[in-house]
Amino acid sequence: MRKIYWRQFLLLSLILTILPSFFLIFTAICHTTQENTISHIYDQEKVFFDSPQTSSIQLFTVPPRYLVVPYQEFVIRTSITCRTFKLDNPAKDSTKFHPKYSKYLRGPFPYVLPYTNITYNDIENFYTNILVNKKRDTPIIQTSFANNITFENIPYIFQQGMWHPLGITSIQRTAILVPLQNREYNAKTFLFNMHAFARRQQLTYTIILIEQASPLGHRFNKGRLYNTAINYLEKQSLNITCLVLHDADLIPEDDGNFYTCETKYPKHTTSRVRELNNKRGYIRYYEFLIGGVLLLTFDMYKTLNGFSNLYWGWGGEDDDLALRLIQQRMCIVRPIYELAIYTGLPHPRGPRNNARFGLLTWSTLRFHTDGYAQIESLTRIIDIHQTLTVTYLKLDVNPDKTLNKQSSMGNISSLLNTINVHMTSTIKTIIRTKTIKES
Ligand code: BGN
Repeated sequence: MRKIYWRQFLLLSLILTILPSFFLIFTAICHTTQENTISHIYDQEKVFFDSPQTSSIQLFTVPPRYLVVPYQEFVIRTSITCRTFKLDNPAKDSTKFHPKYSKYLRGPFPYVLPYTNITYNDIENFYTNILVNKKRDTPIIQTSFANNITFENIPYIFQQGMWHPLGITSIQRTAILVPLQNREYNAKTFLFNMHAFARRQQLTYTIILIEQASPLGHRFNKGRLYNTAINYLEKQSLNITCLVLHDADLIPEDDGNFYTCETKYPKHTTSRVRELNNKRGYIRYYEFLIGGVLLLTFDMYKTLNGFSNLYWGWGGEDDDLALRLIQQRMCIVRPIYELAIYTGLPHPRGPRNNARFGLLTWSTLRFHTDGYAQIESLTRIIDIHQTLTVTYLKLDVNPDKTLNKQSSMGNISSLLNTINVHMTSTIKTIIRTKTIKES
């Protein structure tokens, strides 16, 4: 009995010593690789795009000209704003009307928070009936879904799928694209306000809500929704020249935040957001963030190969797009700080995507194989519903039912990532403790 007991004890202690050492060695290798990569990037700017032959990342058979780096490390040291830029400043031209010359600009935009019972029909009725028939001497409108609305009746006409300011040819034809999943009230509030906002700038525009409707209960995949809707738009004859990628919960607060695309660079307009009913005031996000509201042309979108199709759940897909921008040597511009302000409507946040850190680290390797060019085989439009105030696209984001396979891959990758992060911090603690002891 005693002999057996000792044998078991020996075996157990052997396992307990070997396993942690194995993990420590493994993590040390990973950590060194990360550090080497980072130092390569910051010591030698050129290395960022032309991967050096001597780099340790070659060991992992990474093709040349790629950036493989932990996202967090990269993002805090990298600026995505164009260093020297001026926003386009076109002269007054009646054949290419720019919103900066609109006589309806009033500065702060008096957006409305409707009652929760507002319907899509109410919005349609407001813009095609109530607002149009408003008497000049009644500046304030009362409705069943909101009171004290001060929107002006700006002469507009709906033609061939778009709203046009009467007698004016806009410089651009703008599509405002809004991905959705279970955010009905946000979507209606957005829609109700956005028509008024676009009209004060005298844009030629259309608004498209893109809903992830199937399979039910699946995690949100914003990248697939944008890629599909943009692919759909490209095949229409609307001649859209500016895409506005817009979160449903964000309402612009100033008319001077023009929804026009810049000729050279994508434009990010959500510099500051204040959450409704939150006394904290405006929040400024990290400089590298391009999520929220982004304006860009078809050409720019294609140069980036659109969004990655692999982000399921909250977070990261916008950062992935930012890495694509850098990979394509593009930068972004922003309106001045005072104008790039938004109200954030409350909404429940969907489940976080735990695989996002791993996906971001290897983002640049997937550039050609994961994005806009691949979207047609991945999703299906199951319904298109068009009214005067909105085009409603309903999408199945996983018609081939490949999702289960992918999400379990995502889980494995997320698990590996968590182990790596955990082990790296353990190593750091050990090193720190050792240094303190030595000194
Ligand atoms: C960031 C998210 C973005 C999101 C912004 C604003 C990530 C990736 C790892 C850092 N990014 O943290 O996707 O748009 O917050 O909410 O989670």
